[in-house]
Amino acid sequence: MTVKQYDGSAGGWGALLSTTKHLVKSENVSKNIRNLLKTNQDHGFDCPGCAWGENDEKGRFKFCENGAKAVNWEATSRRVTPEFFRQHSVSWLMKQSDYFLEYQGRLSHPVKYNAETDCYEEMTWDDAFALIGQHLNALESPHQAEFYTSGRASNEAAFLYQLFVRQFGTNNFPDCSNMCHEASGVALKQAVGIGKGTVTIDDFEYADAIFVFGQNPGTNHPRMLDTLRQATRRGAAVVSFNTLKERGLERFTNPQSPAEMLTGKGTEISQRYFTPKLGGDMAVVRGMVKALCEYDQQQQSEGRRSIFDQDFIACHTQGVNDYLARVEATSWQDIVEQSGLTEAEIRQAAEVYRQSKNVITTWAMGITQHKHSVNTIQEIVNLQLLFGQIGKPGAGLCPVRGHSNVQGDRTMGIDEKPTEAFLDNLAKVFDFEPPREAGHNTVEAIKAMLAGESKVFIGLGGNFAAASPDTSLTQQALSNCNLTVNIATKLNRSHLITGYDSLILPCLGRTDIDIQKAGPQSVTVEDSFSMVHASAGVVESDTAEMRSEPAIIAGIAAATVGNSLVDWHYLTEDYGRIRDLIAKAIPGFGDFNEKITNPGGFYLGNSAGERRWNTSTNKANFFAHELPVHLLPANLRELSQDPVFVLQTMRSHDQYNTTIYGFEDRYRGISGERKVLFVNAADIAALGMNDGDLVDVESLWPDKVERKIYGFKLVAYDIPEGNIAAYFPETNPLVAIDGKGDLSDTPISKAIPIVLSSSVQADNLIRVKSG
Ligand SMILES: Nc1nc2c(c(=O)[nH]1)N[C@H]1C(S)=C(S)[C@@H](COP(=O)(O)OP(=O)(O)OC[C@H]3O[C@@H](n4cnc5c(=O)[nH]c(N)nc54)[C@H](O)[C@@H]3O)O[C@H]1N2
Ligand SMILES: Nc1nc2c(c(=O)[nH]1)N[C@H]1C(S)=C(S)[C@@H](COP(=O)(O)OP(=O)(O)OC[C@H]3O[C@@H](n4cnc5c(=O)[nH]c(N)nc54)[C@H](O)[C@@H]3O)O[C@H]1N2
Ligand SMILES: [Mo]
Repeated sequence: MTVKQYDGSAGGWGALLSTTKHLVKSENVSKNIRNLLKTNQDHGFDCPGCAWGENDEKGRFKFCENGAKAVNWEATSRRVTPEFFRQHSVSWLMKQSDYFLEYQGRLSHPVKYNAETDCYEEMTWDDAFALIGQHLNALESPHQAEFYTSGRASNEAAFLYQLFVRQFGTNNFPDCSNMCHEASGVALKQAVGIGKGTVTIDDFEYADAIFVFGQNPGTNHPRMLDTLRQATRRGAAVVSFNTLKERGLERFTNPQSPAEMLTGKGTEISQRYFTPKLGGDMAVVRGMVKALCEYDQQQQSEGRRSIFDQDFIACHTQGVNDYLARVEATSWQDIVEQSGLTEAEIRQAAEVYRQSKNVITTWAMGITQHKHSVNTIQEIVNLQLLFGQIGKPGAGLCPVRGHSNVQGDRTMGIDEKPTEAFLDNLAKVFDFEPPREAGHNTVEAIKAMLAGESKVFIGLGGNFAAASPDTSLTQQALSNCNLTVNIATKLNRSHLITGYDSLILPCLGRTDIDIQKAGPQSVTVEDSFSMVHASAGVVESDTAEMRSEPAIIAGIAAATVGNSLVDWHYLTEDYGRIRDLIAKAIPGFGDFNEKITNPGGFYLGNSAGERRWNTSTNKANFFAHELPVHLLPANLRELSQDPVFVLQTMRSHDQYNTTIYGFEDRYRGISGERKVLFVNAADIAALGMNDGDLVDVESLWPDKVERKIYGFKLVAYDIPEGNIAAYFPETNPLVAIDGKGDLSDTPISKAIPIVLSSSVQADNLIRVKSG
């Protein structure tokens, strides 16, 4: 392992070099160069890397290291075949790293676990579908099955999946969104009446300031850096709030700008960069509003106009007085203590906000994965509402989504708590009575499987066993099942946690050509800006035994509920037929097939962006929440005498969630190791330890269950005292199942109370007996 400070800007030659390395690693070099050229082009595929949008610069190849890695990873010539499984038992595979598992290549055949040989063995698709149908139909109630979705599934796959599951009779749709932007959905629905961002990508061209909270776009949304770069170049202010100094938010060299590449200088991104403590952002925003209120009072006492948008507030909002009273009642002392910023810093941020005509706020996991995430997001909305910064060009709210179609999946009905209106439409179009009771989210699904109440787990993509909280509990939950089914492109941890029966079903990915009876098919996706567009695979490779996601869902559906409602196979012969049904069942999708012939796709519209408020009050709502009294459970002191730190779990540069592409976290200067803890040097010294020491990490939770990982290396780092950072999914065993966000149930993976001790055991592999 090496630790070396990274002094360059984000992007630049480093990004090109890394892309080249990953190209070579795919063992498919010349083909993948062609593939990359078709990413996000009119007739190519939607980049599976993230959910950032496209602006109108047609025909321009949009280089992004993240996307290049995703494409290379999927379009590999390596295969995991029945022969591979004959040679490697599940127990053996379980001891291998996540990197090793996925690096073996694309899953090629449907396979079923044989407990006697401890190996997966080839089976036919028909047998697989029949077995799934048998298990599902043998359940006493449809609510005993969990239907997980990861956010890469296309609109077409997601729509079929939810229709099948609802015909089967349940709303048990745990999904990756439950661990991701759930809090954004909950908070925004209550506040502005729609659980999505209100801006389009064009708004970034008109913003005078962009406030970025708890997000690392240099690694996770590289195309956003180009948007920010263009904004700063025309004089807009980018103001960042991040516990860490993330290089991408500081400086960026666009690999597609020859001038920048040659001078090597790059563009400064953030005009101001603040480093609050973990969980301190609500206090930051409260402080900004307090500073602005004080300024406003001053203005008014001098007979000048209010700085707030009083017309907007009067006409469009509800609850401002309660909120302002709450701000008044919050002391600067509490704000400073909780935020970890000085009053002067907060006033500086407020000043930039006040001087900007149009403001966009963006956020991601640094905001959504806390206990008080919903309240924090509503605090951000409060700030925007005071200035009417929503529903006008260059202004609004922008939760930046992760998975490339996670937003579309929700639109299609992957939702454990669907609205009545959504279900009414389904009932009308398909003439059946969908289940009305709320289903399980991710945490509830884990608990139901643990308790033996749910007996079947089906995963449409993703890596439930590794991405979910409380790893050992989650793995026990899966191994309790009568049946686990994973529809996947690559081998991962979840496939190794077997139930009584376990199947792996290999599917086509976004980059693959998908040929059905009516010819090559395209699917559709929705980005963070509610733009829906087509995506067609371009990769020709040996995918003979793989099937598309819609075809697999159709096979399962036909074997389980039959063809009384729809003819599943007929629908998947031509995905245009699925889109015709979507057009009927989901508002905004009229003339769906026609609209996607437009190269850029079409805009679904956004009620809040048009200042229509579908809330309980028909107004945009201010929320007057108190700041959290404690950021951690109050009684932790009783659990340990040792100093308690707050741990955030985040992504390295070389990973996509649980997919580990490599062992370099370039911008943070870490190479060759993932079991590291980023700790303030003063904290290391206070512990009597040294930079580089190995420690064991234990998390504290009122349930007093021991949750521990072993052999992590201390790295002295620029991070607030008392805060620590480390990578997920290695740290997921520390996230208590009951450590979840208020109202959203999102696992709290950005504020885990931990204690450190000198390491006794350098092995943190989690082993759960399978079978
Ligand atoms: N290359 C790559 N791209 C990805 C992904 C990936 O794994 N790899 N994942 C995709 C997915 S599903 C998602 S959801 C997104 C995730 O995108 P991000 O939200 O950027 O992901 P994280 O790595 O979790 O980063 C959280 C950031 O917030 C900061 N942070 C943590 N806690 C706090 C806090 O309390 N306050 C503040 N102000 N900052 C905080 C961290 O220092 C870090 O910079 O990326 C998507 N794109
Ligand atoms: N501690 C901690 N935990 C977290 C987070 C965190 O920040 N900290 N982040 C959370 C977040 S934001 C998210 S979104 C979740 C992610 O949770 P998931 O979405 O469940 O996990 P991924 O790692 O994205 O899933 C990777 C797997 O998806 C499969 N796959 C890839 N492409 C396709 C495809 O096209 N089709 C199908 N069917 N399968 C495919 C491959 O087999 C691959 O192994 O993790 C959450 N967990
Ligand atoms: Mo995510």
